[in-house]
Amino acid sequence: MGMPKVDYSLYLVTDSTPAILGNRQLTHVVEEALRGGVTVVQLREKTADTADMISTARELHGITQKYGVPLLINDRVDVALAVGCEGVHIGQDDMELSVARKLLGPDAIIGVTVSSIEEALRACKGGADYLGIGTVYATPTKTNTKDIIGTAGVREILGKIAEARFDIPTVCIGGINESNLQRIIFQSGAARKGLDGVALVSAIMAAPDPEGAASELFKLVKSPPAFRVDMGPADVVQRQVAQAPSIIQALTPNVEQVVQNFAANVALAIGASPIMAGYGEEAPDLCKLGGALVINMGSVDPAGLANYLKALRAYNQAGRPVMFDPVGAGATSIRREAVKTIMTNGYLDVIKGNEGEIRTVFGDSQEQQRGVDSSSTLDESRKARLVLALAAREKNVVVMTGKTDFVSDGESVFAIDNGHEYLGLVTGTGCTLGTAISAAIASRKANRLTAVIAAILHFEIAAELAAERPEVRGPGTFLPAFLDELYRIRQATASSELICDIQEK
Ligand code: 3NM
Ligand code: MG
Repeated sequence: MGMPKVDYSLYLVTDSTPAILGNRQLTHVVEEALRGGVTVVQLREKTADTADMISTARELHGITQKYGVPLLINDRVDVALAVGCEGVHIGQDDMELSVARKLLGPDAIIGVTVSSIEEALRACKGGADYLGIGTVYATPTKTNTKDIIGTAGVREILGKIAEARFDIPTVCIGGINESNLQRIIFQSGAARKGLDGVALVSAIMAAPDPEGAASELFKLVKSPPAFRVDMGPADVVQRQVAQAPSIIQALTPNVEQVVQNFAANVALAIGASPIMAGYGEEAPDLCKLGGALVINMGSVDPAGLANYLKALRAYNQAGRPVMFDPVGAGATSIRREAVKTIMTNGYLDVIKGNEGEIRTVFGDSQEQQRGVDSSSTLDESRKARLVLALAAREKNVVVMTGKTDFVSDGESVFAIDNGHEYLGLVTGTGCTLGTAISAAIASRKANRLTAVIAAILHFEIAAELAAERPEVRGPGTFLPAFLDELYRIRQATASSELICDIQEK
């Protein structure tokens, strides 16, 4: 007791099931984790006998004290009392907070698991010392969790706590690992309240080197994510189109591009340097070249998926932008799973898809299809709202392509009516638009939303101009003309001849 202010940044929850601990000793693994930088330890034993649990807790407490780190006991107020450790963590089905407080006294640390706004406010009012918010993502470590709330759910809870003026430390839990930790902290943060840390089990307890894992995770919690960079001032869209040529200079490695040749030609026409790379192991080197990454979900076999994840991780770590094209997202259950896996394993600066793909990305990542009817197509205002909601939830930029394209950064939505029907009559224009977008965000010279809009306008105005050419009589003759116009717009210095059909919704 009498601990100074607790640092919640890296909160370790133990697990002694063989699948996680193997044949190693719990106390040994925890001590290694403490050496790596864990700041809070929770002993969580769901099946141990009381005597065994007390003896483990006693031994652990001796160790945590050496590191000046609090030891909390999951659920078992009696064990905490017997050992005299710093406190407990209680779930919604455990002992009531008020009873635990009476038994443990005012100085004990009592944390509460919450998965809704109501539970959070009740715990705050009841005098909890911190909140464990979850479940962020489904995890094999605990399968009987009540609700998967995602980062959007965590952010809602944090927002309400701040609104009610509770100043309480918070961590989140569930499926957090080295790859997604920074994105989870970034996306969970509400305007006036962010997380104080993350709680995890398997990322440390199941790691072959718990000290190394903890030390890496600690570094990630303590440093701002590399992808969170200031992209410069927003500019008016019209001017940005004229500037697009200077934005679009960067290298754009594509992972698994379905229509590689066409995409590469478009990239060259707009001034980007494409590399069509499908092997994730190359990504750490490729991202040093300074471009953006396109994850074009062409194939979703395990090898393909592993490549996407390796590339995503490398680009996130290097702070380089990532454009995700969830090709055919809703077509099969494997594809839906792949979308989920990609989205939970890193940060995606831009997500671009058609209506069906964007609806799958929105609904599937959190089973919150809220009011989105899956059978019919949405009307314009619902499309706009969907794109806005997804971008707000993911804290990124979302593009829904179609006759009218919708683009949002989570704060405003734009509808773009440029383009030509020929774009729909040749293969790969959707994927290729992704390439153009990635080139635009690669240089980070403009505000991200503006850069994305500029790329779409560049692409679609080129299609309009190409279709109007006298030699163009159909999709076949359109293609070379389209490449020419992409190139010509890039060369153009004045934007006055370009008519952008864009409106804020
Ligand atoms: N509590 P991992 S999820 C212990 O949602 C626990 O309340 C959860 O394990 C909750 O870090 C969870 O391996 C397990 O995903 C988290
Ligand atoms: Mg419990």
